[in-house]
Amino acid sequence: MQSGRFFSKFVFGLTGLITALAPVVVHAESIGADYKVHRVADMFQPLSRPAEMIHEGALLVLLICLGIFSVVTGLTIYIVVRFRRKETDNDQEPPQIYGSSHIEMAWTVIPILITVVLILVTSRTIGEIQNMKMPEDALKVRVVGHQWWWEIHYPDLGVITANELHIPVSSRDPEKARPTHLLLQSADVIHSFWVPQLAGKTDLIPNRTNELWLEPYQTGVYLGNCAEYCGTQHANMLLRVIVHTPEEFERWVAQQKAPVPEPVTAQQIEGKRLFFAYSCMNCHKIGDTVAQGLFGPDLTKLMTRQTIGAGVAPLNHETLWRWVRDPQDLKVGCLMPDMQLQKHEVDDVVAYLETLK
Ligand code: HEC
Ligand SMILES: [Cu+2]
Repeated sequence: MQSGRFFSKFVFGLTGLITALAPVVVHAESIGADYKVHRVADMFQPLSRPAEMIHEGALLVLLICLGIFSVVTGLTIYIVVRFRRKETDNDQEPPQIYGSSHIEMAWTVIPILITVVLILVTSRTIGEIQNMKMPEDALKVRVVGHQWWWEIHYPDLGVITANELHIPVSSRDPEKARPTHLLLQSADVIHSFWVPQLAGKTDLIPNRTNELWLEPYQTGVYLGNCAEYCGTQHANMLLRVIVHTPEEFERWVAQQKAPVPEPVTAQQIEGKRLFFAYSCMNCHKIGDTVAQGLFGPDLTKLMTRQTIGAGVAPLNHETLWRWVRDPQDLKVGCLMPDMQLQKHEVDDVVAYLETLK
């Protein structure tokens, strides 16, 4: 473990340095808590149980490879130095050795043994993670990948959101463990759920449900992304996992379940009318209103999110305005069309959307 630590520090020293120099804290206003953003998604700093298990397996593999690397490089350097050309050489070829069965056996059998060890190490880790029994009370979340955003359902809590997964923190102490059990599905093509510090990559495959679990040990905002090329805006299919203390998580759930406030100002009311007059409601869902579209993200509690467009920009008045004016401006090629609203209509719709919290 010690030498493994040294090795990872050595290779990722730069990443580590950046992380150390840039401790960032976001103020998540809607939830009233300060969270550290784990900005550099450093796989050498796992902060969740399955990620830690993978990390241990990976260090062993790296150490074995480091051993092979040292032997091969060491021998090469030795040979280059020891048998370099000398003054006394008579320019004749050295004796050629063909078909030494001892040497051939050695370089066949040793790599096979090493490969078998690597296979066993990897499959043990994969098996341990995949066969982990989820307790009955694990938080269940269904994540559906879309081009190019994430739909997130909490079936037992009756909450739907998008792009930002909120979960409670867990603990190394099995008594206080609070795992999150993810069911991963896709609405279109293959996507891949990857938050390096929390767990290994798992694909979201159409017509299939894959499973994954998270058990983070620290609160904070963890950054991840889709890790399987899925079309033009794949690079802007970002993912945030917001890990709360149990109390903050309860508050977040309560806020998500609270009824949507009715618009009050004339502008908000006009914005609501426009939202339902244009076809926004065919693609978006807002609470119990007639807007029940599922093609785009649920907007019921839009303003409780930190980002817009699956992380393409931070969510604020300006980015929301630009998005409603023409989403193709912020996220070219995304599957929400330019709705061709007049500027004053955009003002109204945005005023309405800003009541959604
Ligand atoms: C054809 C379906 C469709 C229509 C119509 C549509 N949208 Fe969208 N909308 C989407 C999709 C798909 C996304 C997700 C885009 C992405 O992130 O790649 C989206 C994203 C959004 C978002 C950002 C949500 C988030 O959390 O990132 C807002 C806000 C939004 N739409 C508002 C509207 C408004 C207002 C209208 C009507 C003027 C509208 N949409 C009409 C499909 C649609
Ligand atoms: Cu994707």
